[in-house]
Amino acid sequence: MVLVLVAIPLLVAACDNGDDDDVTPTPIPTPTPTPTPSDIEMASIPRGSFSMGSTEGDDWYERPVHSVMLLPFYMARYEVTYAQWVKVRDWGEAHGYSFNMPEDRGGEEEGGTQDENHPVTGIEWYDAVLWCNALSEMEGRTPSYYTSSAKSTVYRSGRVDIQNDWVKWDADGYRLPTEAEWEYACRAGTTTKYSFGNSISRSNANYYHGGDSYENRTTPVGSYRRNVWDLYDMHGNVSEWVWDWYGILYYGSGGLVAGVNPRGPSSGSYRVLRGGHRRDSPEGLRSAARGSSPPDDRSFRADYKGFRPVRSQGGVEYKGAD
Ligand SMILES: [Ca+2]
Ligand SMILES: [Ca+2]
Repeated sequence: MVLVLVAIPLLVAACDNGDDDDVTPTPIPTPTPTPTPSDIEMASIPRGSFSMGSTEGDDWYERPVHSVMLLPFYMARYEVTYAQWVKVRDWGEAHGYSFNMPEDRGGEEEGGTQDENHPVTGIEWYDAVLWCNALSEMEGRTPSYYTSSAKSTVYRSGRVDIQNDWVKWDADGYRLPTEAEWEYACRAGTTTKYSFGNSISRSNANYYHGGDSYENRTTPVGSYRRNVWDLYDMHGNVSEWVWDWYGILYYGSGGLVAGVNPRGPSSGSYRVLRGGHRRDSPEGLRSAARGSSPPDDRSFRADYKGFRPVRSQGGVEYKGAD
């Protein structure tokens, strides 16, 4: 998208100069700086509260519907693309990072691709977290993730099961959204099954048997309708890693504590995935639908998985009643 904006003035300039050598060349305008050196466009998500979960289907682990209050944050408008993944990964590897899956992942045989504008696939949860830290350091921001509660050693390698209190939640660096932040952003003020209403069609998302031209394959990010908070592909394409350990009983156990900036259980064996993917049915793409997987998953199912980062906007955290 940024490339298109830059390319048009160049083409215009070339045409102006092509038919008359006496004309002073039109200066090529300086491209508008991208929001970040990594070309990642972020949408601003306002602070607020919403009803998390659903009673729509048989998935009892989406219940009870409970009220959640969140601070404002920024969220990537698109799933992380293969080109963005490579750019930040390569920067990280040149600056002390070691990813668990350095080999290039994604391939046509599993419906993924290394086309630069498609979502990256096959990413471990650990590597998604490492990538967020690398992106933060690449942009001169304070990293979010550390290897202990002292928060003195930046997480740059290995498979570390970072605890909730090892995270600088108010840092200006990137991190994965919490499960609550993800659903809040996906709903964008709606209470329907999808952010577009109670049904979904091939013009709204990439899913299985959607009847689009990308059956069983990823689509370039941003190919479908965005939600009102300017986020694309929250339903479908690749399912997205979020921060939380998957807690099947978590919604019912948290009470008031879970209602304010909930960050999930303190331990677990699976991490949450959200939004469904290109092989999911429409039910799997619902705003409230919860998926999960081992954080080091390397099975063929890894090729259904991607992620998108967020950044906190700061603000005074609501602590709840003492
Ligand atoms: Ca499809
Ligand atoms: Ca998605």
